[in-house]
This record gives sequence, C-alpha cells and structure tokens, in this order.
Amino acid sequence: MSEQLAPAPAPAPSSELLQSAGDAEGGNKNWRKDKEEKEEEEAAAGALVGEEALCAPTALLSLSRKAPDQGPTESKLELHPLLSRWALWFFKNDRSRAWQDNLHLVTKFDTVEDFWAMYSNIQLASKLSSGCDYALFKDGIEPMWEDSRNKRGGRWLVSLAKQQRHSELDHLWLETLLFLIGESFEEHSWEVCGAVINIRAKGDKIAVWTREAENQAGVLHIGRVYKERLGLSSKTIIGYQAHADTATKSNSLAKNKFVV
Ligand code: MGP
Repeated sequence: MSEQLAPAPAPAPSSELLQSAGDAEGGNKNWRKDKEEKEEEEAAAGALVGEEALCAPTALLSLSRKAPDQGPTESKLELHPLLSRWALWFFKNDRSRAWQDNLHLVTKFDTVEDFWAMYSNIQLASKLSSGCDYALFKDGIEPMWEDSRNKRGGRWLVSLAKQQRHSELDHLWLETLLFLIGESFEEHSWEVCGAVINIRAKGDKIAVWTREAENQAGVLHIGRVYKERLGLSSKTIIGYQAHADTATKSNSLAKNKFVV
C-alpha cells in the first residue's frame, strides 16, 4: 500500500471515519434527511439509481469533508489528497434501455477519507444482482469504450469462477480500487483510465482499463504490477484485450493482445 493510503483504516473504517467527523448521531439524522432529499431529487430527475447499490454515499461524503477554515474545534480531520479525482459509476442492466442509459454516476472523491466514506456506504460487489457493474474511473473519463480516452485502449481482465464470488471477489475489487487510487505505476499512471467489476451469473469479472492498447511497455508494466498487487500466483494467467476487439468480437471472448 502506498504511503498516501496508509492513514485509511481497513477494511471497515466507516464508523471510525464518521465518528471522527463529529456527532455521529446528528450525522445519521442529517444523512437520513439528505437521503430523503436525494431520493426525491433522483425521482424527480428520473435518475433511478439502484437502491441495492446505494446508501446515499454523496450525503455521507459531505459529513467527512470539513472545510479547512472551520476553526480549531471542527477541523480535526486532516484530509489526505489523492493524486487524481475519481468517479464511481453504477450500472444496472435494464434491457428495455440502451446500454449507456443504464450507467449512473454515483459520486466523485479526491481524498483518502472520501474514498473510504464512499466504499463503506455502498453495497459490497458480491451483494449486487447479476447484470450490475461498478466502475471507478478518473474524473472526466466515462466508463465506456466510446470515450476518447478509452477508444484506443483495452483492459487487463481477471475472470473469476462462480464460487470465487463469496471467497475472493470483494477482496480483489478492493485491492483493485486501492491499486488505482494509489497510482503507483511509475511513469505509466496517466495510462490508467479506471476499473470495472461485472457481476454475472456465468462468472464475475474485474478489469483495469488502460488508454493505449498499442503501448506495449506501459500495458505490460501495469499488468505485471496489477497481477502482483492482487496476489495472483504465477500459474494464473491474465490477458489484455483491446476494446476495439471486445466491441467487435464474434465469440464470447476477444483475443488477448498480451498476457502476464
Ligand atoms: P459487458 O457488460 O462488458 O459483459 O458487455 P458481459 O455482460 O459479461 O457480456 P459478454 O459479451 O462480455 O459475455 C455486455 C454488452 O454490453 C456488450 O456486448 C455491449 O453490447 C454492451 N457494452 C459493454 N460495454 C463495456 C460497452 C461500452 O463501453 N459501450 C457500449 N456502447 N456498449 C457496451
């Protein structure tokens, strides 16, 4: 774990973070109020983000974010900035709608504390229904092949067996998130766009998306560091596929451009 991430308690830091943010009970009341207001806003806007995924993380994030000039009693939280601002997206499969219309922006964050506030207040990936995804992308990059920062890129894909959902999925996804926001890829950090987890009955998938499928050195570096970070054995092979191949594949899996 990088030095920047060290202050974050793991793996269940929510109560600590929220308590240190101040009056936890008052916070809960505010949270419920904020949640009701947010639900009304979403209903009004027709943006129905899956209840199963969300517990008003944006409202909770505001509890932990204290302005630095709030005075000595209220500014006890020292926030630890991340190198980039990140956006969490949620996808819920509704076949009556276009793929893009099922994609919802949940929240954005740019500090270690807000990352944990977000993580602690959304549903674990293993508890989502089949067909749902989470995606964490750098702010400004949409989690789709069509985005200009993705269209020449590809993904390192970790395909899991069905039985791994209960034993390993949440751990691997959390490691993936920390891997991303820690940005320890040396000069290749700019190449990382984000990561996606697909919850699927046929077997779940986690992937790290990078920007340039033709940049062999960068892609391989990221793949090696990622594989090591996940603690995958040398016998486990993960493959990298260009989005252009995935988007036009004729069978179930696009061909691997690289493997590590
Ligand atoms: P998926 O959700 O990535 O994988 O793509 P799944 O459900 O495991 O299916 P499989 O085909 O990999 O076995 C499912 C479908 O969603 C794709 O075939 C596309 O129709 C659509 N889709 C997925 N993504 C990531 C995109 C995207 O970035 N853009 C668009 N337009 N459609 C996408």
